[in-house]
Amino acid sequence: MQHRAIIGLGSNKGDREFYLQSARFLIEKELGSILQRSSVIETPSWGFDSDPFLNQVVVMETSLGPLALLDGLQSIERRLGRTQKSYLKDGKPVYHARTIDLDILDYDRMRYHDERLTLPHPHIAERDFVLASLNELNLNLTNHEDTL
Ligand code: PH2
Ligand code: MG
Ligand code: MG
Repeated sequence: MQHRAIIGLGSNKGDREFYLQSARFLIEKELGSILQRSSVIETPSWGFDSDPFLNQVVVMETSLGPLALLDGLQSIERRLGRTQKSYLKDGKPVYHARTIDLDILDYDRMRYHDERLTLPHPHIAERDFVLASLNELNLNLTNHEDTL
């Protein structure tokens, strides 16, 4: 069975365009096919003081379940040089500059929560860099009246 997932890509360290391109290549090679992709946009670092990001959103089709998809995306992050991961300090997230970040924004409109994964991604509504790319693809994850 095929599932539809929306993935957010971000990079703010090193050759950002190369990391986005490599991530898309490895996603298609290992995890499923990319059906739609937004433009790549440059966005100021949100929530921490760091270099600007390149961000993009892709819609993909996959036969993997959400946790297997997460494993696959994290494996790609590691191979593309992602070292540190975000963590909570006094209840607030602490972020680091990263070569690549691959987030599952939505998976079949599923609601899910455990210590590794929350669906839909909890910060979509407050992040302009995600909303702009979703808008470009006519996707709206903040209500249920869209075309997905
Ligand atoms: N990702 C974050 C935190 N801040 N800011 C921008 N502009 N783009 C991101 O992808 C981003 C961020 C946590 O993953
Ligand atoms: Mg992220
Ligand atoms: Mg992430």
